[in-house]
Formats: sequence, C-alpha cells, structure tokens
Amino acid sequence: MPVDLEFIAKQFRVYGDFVSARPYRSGHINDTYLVVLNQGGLPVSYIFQRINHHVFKRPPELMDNITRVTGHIRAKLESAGVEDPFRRVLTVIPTREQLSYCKDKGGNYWRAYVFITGAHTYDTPISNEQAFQVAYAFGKFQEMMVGLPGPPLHETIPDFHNAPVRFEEFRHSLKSDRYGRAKLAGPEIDFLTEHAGLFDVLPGLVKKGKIPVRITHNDTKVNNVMLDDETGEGICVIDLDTVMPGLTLYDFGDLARTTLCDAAEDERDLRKVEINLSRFEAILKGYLSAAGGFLNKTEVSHLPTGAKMMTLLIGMRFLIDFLDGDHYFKIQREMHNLDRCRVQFKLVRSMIEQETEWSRKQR
Ligand code: ADP
Ligand code: GN1
Ligand code: MG
Repeated sequence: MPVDLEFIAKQFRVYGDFVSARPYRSGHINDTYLVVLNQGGLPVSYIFQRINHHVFKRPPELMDNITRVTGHIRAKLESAGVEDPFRRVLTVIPTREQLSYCKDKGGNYWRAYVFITGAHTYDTPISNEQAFQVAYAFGKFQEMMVGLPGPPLHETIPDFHNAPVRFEEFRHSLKSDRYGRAKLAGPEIDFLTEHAGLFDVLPGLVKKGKIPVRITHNDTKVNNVMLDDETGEGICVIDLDTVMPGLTLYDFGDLARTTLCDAAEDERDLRKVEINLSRFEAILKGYLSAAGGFLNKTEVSHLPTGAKMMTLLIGMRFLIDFLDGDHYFKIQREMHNLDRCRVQFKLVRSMIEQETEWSRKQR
C-alpha cells in the first residue's frame, strides 16, 4: 500500500502546507521519512517514522517509554541551562488527539519528531574523534538514565539481548533448517558453536550480583548519535525504541562493534574487517569520561567481554535470520544476512586477537 504522508502529517500537531516526503536513511527495522511543510513561505523539515509492529509488538508502550525518557532528558537539559535543548534530545510531536503516535487505516503506527538541524549520523566513524564523541554521548545517556523516576520502563522486545535464549533460537533454526541454507554457513555455524560460552559470562555476573540491571539504550550503533556539523560534538542520542532495562556492557559492546572498524556492517571483503587499537582507546576514553562515575568495578573490567559478546550476539542474530529466510532484518541482496554475520564473526576474531593489548590500554 502506498504511504500517504500528507494524510499522516495531518494527524499531528504540525502546521503548514505539505510540500514533500521521501524515505530517509532507514535502518534495518523501522521506516523513516523526511517530511517538508511550508510554514509561511519557509520550508520546515520533520522526521516521520513508521514503527515496525511485527518487531515491536506494543507500540503504545514503546512510545510511553520514549515520552518518559525524552521528557526526563529535556528537564535535565533545561535545568542545566543548555541553550539548544531541541537539538540535544528527540522531541516527540503529539497528534491532534494529544497522543504520541497515530494509527493509520492499514494498522500501522506512526510517530513524528522535530528535525534536528546542523547535525548528521555516520554509518562508520571516520576518525577517532568521532568515535570518542559517540562513546561519550552514549555514556552520558546512560548516566542520565540512572535517575529516571517512575516505574520500570516497558520491555519493548522481551529477551532482546538475552544471549542464552537467542542461542536456543539459533539451535532451533539450525535444526529445522527450513530453507536448506545451513550448508551455506558451515564455518559460521562452527565459529558460533565454538564461542557460545561467551554468552554465559554476563548472565553469570548478574546472578552473582556483580553487575546490576540498569536502564540502557540497547541499540548503540555509531549511527544512533547525531554529530554537530560545525563542532563535531555528539549532540543527540536517537533511535530510542529499545531503551529499557539492560546491562551497560550491552551498550558498550554494540558501540565497540560499530566503531572499532571502518568497514561496513555488510562488507564482503573480509580483509577490510580488522579492529583498530587506537579506536578502542578513543571509545574507552569517551565512554568512561561520561559513565565512569557510576559504573562499578566489574562493569569496567568486563568492557572487552561486552564487546565480544555483543558482536557475537548480533552476528548470531543475522545468522538466525539467514537460516529462517530473511524475515526480520531488511535485506538488499541475496545472502545479505550471511554477509553481515561474517563481518561480525570476523570482528569477534579480531577482538580476541587484540585482547591482551586492550587490557594494557585499560590499565
Ligand atoms: P532506524 O531505527 O531505522 O535506525 P533512526 O531513528 O535511527 O531509525 O533514524 C534513521 C536516521 O534518520 C538516523 O540515522 C538519522 O540520520 C535520521 N534521523 C532520525 N531522527 C532524526 C531527527 N529527529 N532529526 C534529524 N535526523 C534524524
Ligand atoms: C537493528 O533498526 P536498527 O537498524 O537501528 C536491530 C539492532 C541490531 C542492528 C544491527 C530492533 O537496528 O538490534 O543491532 O539492526 N534492531 C532491532 O545493525 O532488532
Ligand atoms: Mg538508527
């Protein structure tokens, strides 16, 4: 069904005549559009997103989380006297009925955000400084979540980073092999099986009370921080669908996965997939200078475990989707999910090789 963004836009409290709408830098799950309205001769941009309700089964709960989280950050920015709070936190635009989302005739859920001007996201960092900025922004975000008042946030995807549960999913997919694809992924299946012990480390530490469950972002890809075009500063953490209870090490891990190497997540030339030691130093510095004040000792000493575990986990999720016939992550070509999986597993290998050096940097 074609998307009628002019109609969708009318449901929200935005003013002006509809000018245009186009798909805008979408990730693997939701659909993002840039909508332009004419406000008294001035073109004004907005971000509209269709929430994937097959993945996020309860969009109203998800939007409740986002409203609370963004409201909390905004209050903090305002009380600190920050000049441009509209660029430093997502602003949810309400509908005419004062809801944070609307539902279209096809049963799709939509939301609208103020467009953050003068800043961009990058799919891979182009410098250590950018990596530092992204790490710092996610660290600050976690720090701000420490004092979030009210009841626990909704779990928007149950067991999202529960690696042992995900590993069971993998075993199930492998066993049923519905698309006959397991034969194409022999080395990846072996690699995962060999390294699956990594998945038990963090749950073990939680059980022993050594690391706490906190409120975390859970999708800390490098392209989920907007960097200011002029200063390069990481000004706004976006993509808040998975903000919920989690481990800080998940966030550091996904941050490491997407910043330590300049190759794309789906790079086919695996020779390009090597992690960069000076990047590790940059994210360590950025993350700890923001989050070091509240993390406990075990969290800090297990940052490398977080990096390996999350990279292996995301690689496994790509592999599961490949085995299951590519129904979860959007793909642009055949074997896309297997290519993505290969990159993640190569990253894990490279992380293991560099671990001794990492520990030196951590001291
Ligand atoms: P996805 O879940 O698909 O990754 P995001 O929420 O990260 O969706 O948005 C996709 C891209 O759209 C981002 O990487 C960013 O470049 C851009 N974007 C998202 N929200 C805004 C905003 N409020 N202002 C400007 N650009 C935005
Ligand atoms: C998905 O939507 P996007 O592209 O930001 C996925 C993340 C994965 C990521 C891998 C809800 O994120 O968990 O780490 O792809 N989001 C969901 O690139 O599954
Ligand atoms: Mg994103």
